[in-house]
This record gives sequence, C-alpha cells and structure tokens, in this order.
Amino acid sequence: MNASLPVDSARLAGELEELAQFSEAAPPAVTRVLFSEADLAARAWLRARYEEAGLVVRVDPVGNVFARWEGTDPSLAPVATGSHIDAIPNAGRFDGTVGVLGALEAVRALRAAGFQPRRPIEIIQFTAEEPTRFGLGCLGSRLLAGTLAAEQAALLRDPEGRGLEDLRAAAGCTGDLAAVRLPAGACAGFVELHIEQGPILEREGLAIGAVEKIAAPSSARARLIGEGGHAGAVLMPQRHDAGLAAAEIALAVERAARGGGSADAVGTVGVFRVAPGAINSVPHTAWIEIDQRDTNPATLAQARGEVHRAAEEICARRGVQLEWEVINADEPASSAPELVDTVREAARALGLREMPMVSRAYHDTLFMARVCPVTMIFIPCRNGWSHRPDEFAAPSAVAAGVATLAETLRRLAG
Ligand code: HGY
Ligand code: MN
Ligand code: MN
Repeated sequence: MNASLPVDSARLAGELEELAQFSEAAPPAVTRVLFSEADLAARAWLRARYEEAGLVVRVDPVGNVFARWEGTDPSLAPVATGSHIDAIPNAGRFDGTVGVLGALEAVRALRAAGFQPRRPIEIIQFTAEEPTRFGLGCLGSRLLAGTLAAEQAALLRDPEGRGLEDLRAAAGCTGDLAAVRLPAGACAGFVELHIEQGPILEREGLAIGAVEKIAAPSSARARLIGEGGHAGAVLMPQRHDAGLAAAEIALAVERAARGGGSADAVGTVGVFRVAPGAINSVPHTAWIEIDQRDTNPATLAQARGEVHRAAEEICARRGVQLEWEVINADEPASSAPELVDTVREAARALGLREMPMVSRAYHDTLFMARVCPVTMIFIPCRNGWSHRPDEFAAPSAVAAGVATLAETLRRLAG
C-alpha cells in the first residue's frame, strides 16, 4: 500500500482486542447483545475513545451513537460512516467493530494529517444490527430510515419478555422513539467499512471490495402444533409429528433457494426446536425461524411465497396446525454508483487491488440506503469465516480498509 494517511494499525489492533473483552462469552468468542452489561460497558468505553479523539457525541432515543467532527461549513449535511458493535452469541471480534473502530482510526488519521473537512464527518454506531435481542436485525438503522414505525418498535419484547422501552430506559436512552428518524437529506452519503464475511476477496488476493448491492433478509417464524405420543406405540398412519413437518418445511426453504434461478438466493432454518424433546417421544410442537435472502427482489418474493405455500400444504397433509409470522421482508439495496467509484479510485490511489462486489450479508447500510447515497468497503477475512469465534481479519487488511475509508472520506468531505 502506498504511503497514505497515518493510520496507526497497532493502536487499532489493540483497540479491537480491547473491545472484544466486553463480552458475555469466554475468549476468543464474543457475545455482546443489545443493552446487555457487556454492550453497556462497550458503549461507555467507545464513547471515551470518541471524545478522546475530539469528536462531539450524541446518543439518540434508541441508542444509536453519533460522533461528529465538525466541518468548516457546519450547515452542510455530514458525510457519515460507521457500523455496529453488537455480536450474536459466540461470534467473532471483527464483525461490525472494524467499521466502528476503523472509522474512528480513519478520522484520527485525517486529523493527524492536518485535513479539515468542509462537510462534517459523523461516525454512526448503530443500535442492534444483529437480531439477537428482539428477533429483528438493524433495529437502529430501521428507525433512522423510517422503515420501522416508532410505535411498532416500542412493542418489541425479548424472549424473556423484557420490552425495548424498559431496556433502553435502563441504558439511559431517553426521548421519543419517533425522534430517531432522520429527515431526508440528513446525510450527504454513508460508507460502511466491514469484513466481507465471505471468501471471495481472500481467494482472489484482493484488498478491497466496493459493494454495489446488498442482499436483504426475509425472516419468518412458525409454530407447528401436532400430536405427541409414544415413539414406539403410535403407528405411522396415526401420527401428526410436528418435528417432521418442520423438517419438510426446512427442505422446502432449501429447495426455494436452489431452484429460484438467482445465484444470490440463499435460505436456511437457523432456529429449530421441538417439544417435548425426548428421544422416544413424538414431537407435539415445533418452532422454526427461517432466513431467506437474495439481491433480486422478484426472486426473493417468489421464494418467500413458495415456502409459505409449502408450509401450508405440508401441515394440511400431516394434520398439523400452522401458526406463521413474517418477522421482516425487506427490499435489497443498490449502492450509489458515484460512491462505488469513489471507493474504487481511493483504493487504487493507495495502490490496493480492488473489485466491485455484492454483499450477501445484510448491514445497516441496507437501511441507510433509504436515507442517502451509500456504499460499503469490504476487506478480506480468513476463509470468509464470520459469526464464529475464529473470525479473523489481518491487521494489514484492516489497515488497508481504514486507509481506503479515510481517503474516501477525504474526497467526499473535502
Ligand atoms: O445476518 C446478517 O447478515 C448480519 O450479519 N446480521
Ligand atoms: Mn453479523
Ligand atoms: Mn455486521
């Protein structure tokens, strides 16, 4: 990488390790669920880092954090960057955090180089990009974009019955959730730095991915109520096995993903529980949660409909009652071509090999695309692994991503 802005890669690597300590799981795993003790401690630690760097911090009513570097013309809409710090159970230490601490390091490098932005630059640390607490991902960015109504968000409860209203109040996030929504034009653009969470950059030996499209998640949950019984005594014709009905639905999810004609279509059943859960007892009830994604809205909608119809047919044939709930059905997003070009030019100016690509994971950028022009900067991670304790991004890869982000911010805010 060419001599670039003074990115302090060692300090950043140390901060990523320090942030990883705020966790409910034993290292190397990281568990940091929205408004958990680990999350609150991580939020406090990060706020001190932002303020140390001379940024002005504000927290909105749902806990989105904005760290602002004022521009020479404060009246201009800011250029924004950022990501999330929450982590699903037993995850890694780079998902999201690279985009938050990397944004801070990019700002510090620009300030150390004497750069003075005309537009303000804001780092956004989004609340709950992961669905762990309330079963809905991107809670903070949905509210910022207005794709989730405040009164709907206020009704969210976690599996233990704790409501968002109580949890955010306990975390010190005050104010009306309706005030979270950003007005149109609130940002001039948004660029998120993130690990790829896939194998392409590493396999191609490339340093930077400029993201052109972001797949959208569609998730649903179902409860299946059949009839239990003795695993030996109940003969097959008399069975209404909720577990096997759920298993057939799971295979329908896979069939819809493979058969829809879209190379980006994916689907799985990440949550699959049966009751009573004894080896010699026919499951009377099953609970499943379905995750379907695609970058093509038409084939995504087709796959969603196909799975719901299959579930109804399977349960009717098996004499199992079906309760179906759509959790979310979001539209994919496209990046702004001019921002993709800016990222690619910035990478090339730094002597970094880059390519345009698609994100199959969703990100807060998916919802920021409803607020302003967006794109993402991807860096390679080992074997493409993510959402697991051995998730890893090399310090040199992180530094290349930060330098590209800094150069992109310089161009956009200059
Ligand atoms: O599931 C996702 O794509 C994101 O990592 N929450
Ligand atoms: Mn994630
Ligand atoms: Mn992420």
